[in-house]
Amino acid sequence: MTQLFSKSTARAHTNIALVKYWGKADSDLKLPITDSLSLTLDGFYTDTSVVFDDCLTADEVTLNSHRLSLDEASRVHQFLDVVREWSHLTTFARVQSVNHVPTSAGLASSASAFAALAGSASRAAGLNLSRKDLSRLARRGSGSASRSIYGGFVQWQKGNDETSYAFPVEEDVTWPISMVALIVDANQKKVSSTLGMQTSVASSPFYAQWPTIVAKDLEEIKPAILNHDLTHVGQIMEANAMRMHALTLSAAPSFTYFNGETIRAMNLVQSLRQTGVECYFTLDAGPNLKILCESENETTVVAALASEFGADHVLATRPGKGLTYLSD
Ligand code: 2P0
Repeated sequence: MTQLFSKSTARAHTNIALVKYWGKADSDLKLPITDSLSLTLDGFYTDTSVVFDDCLTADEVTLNSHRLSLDEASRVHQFLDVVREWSHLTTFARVQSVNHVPTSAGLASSASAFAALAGSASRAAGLNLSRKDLSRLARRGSGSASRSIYGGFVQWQKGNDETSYAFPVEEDVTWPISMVALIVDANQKKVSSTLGMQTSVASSPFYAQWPTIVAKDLEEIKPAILNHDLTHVGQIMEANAMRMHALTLSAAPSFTYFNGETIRAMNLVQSLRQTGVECYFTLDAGPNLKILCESENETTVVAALASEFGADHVLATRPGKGLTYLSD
């Protein structure tokens, strides 16, 4: 018998971790070794539509009008298998996704992508999930996607498949802050986050310290966020990123996401601080910097970065919202 399915479209924004997720306890379920904490951003997002269709003989995935091959879409197929398992469906789906994030430039496009897919695919499959379960589901696509279900400052807790999900720390952010992305290299990253964290866990002699570092950073950053204390938030965020990157440098084989321009940009942020413009950087699995400052300093920070790296490499953004549905 032919079943009638309705289409669902969802929008999710990307997030940048202030306290990083770097290491899995279970790679299939994407369970993290530690908690992490992020800020969802309004400037970078993914819109995804899903419809299940009895006429399809395989899942069809289109990204930015380009039809993906089976290989390119393998993570999406695996994710749809989880949705089918949760909803007891056997039907294939048509997925159309438009990414408003520079893909694979270390701006966490997989976070917005899998959060939007979790929202649209679950609804199209007839599931009506709570935000907790949407976060658990998004996690199965990409760990950091669990955090993009919520807006503002978000914590993702470690745990088992039932208990590892994100929750808001401060969803409606009243603090006037900006995150400025500096794209020093827009090319595809060379070592995926998945492989990078796996190598770090397996071989960095410093990895044993990482859970202790994260626990202390989380305990200290949360009150600083609620007090709108940029100095403490920025210092913790910057140190946490450097310690995460130390895990890549100390792995065997050693690797780094930094390039020469990354180092030049870090020096520029530090010298801006010395001239009294308070701003702090973080970096993910790529060479690009994200710089946190009070919004009253955004223009100054953007101008300083633009004069060194070019205006089209600098994108300023503010705290953003969680998952929303565009139409059903
Ligand atoms: C984070 N990153 O907390 C960390 C910091 C990159 C550096 O989460 O393997 O795409 O799909 O769970 O979520 C990027 O890794 O990795 C990431 P998987 P994901 O934002």
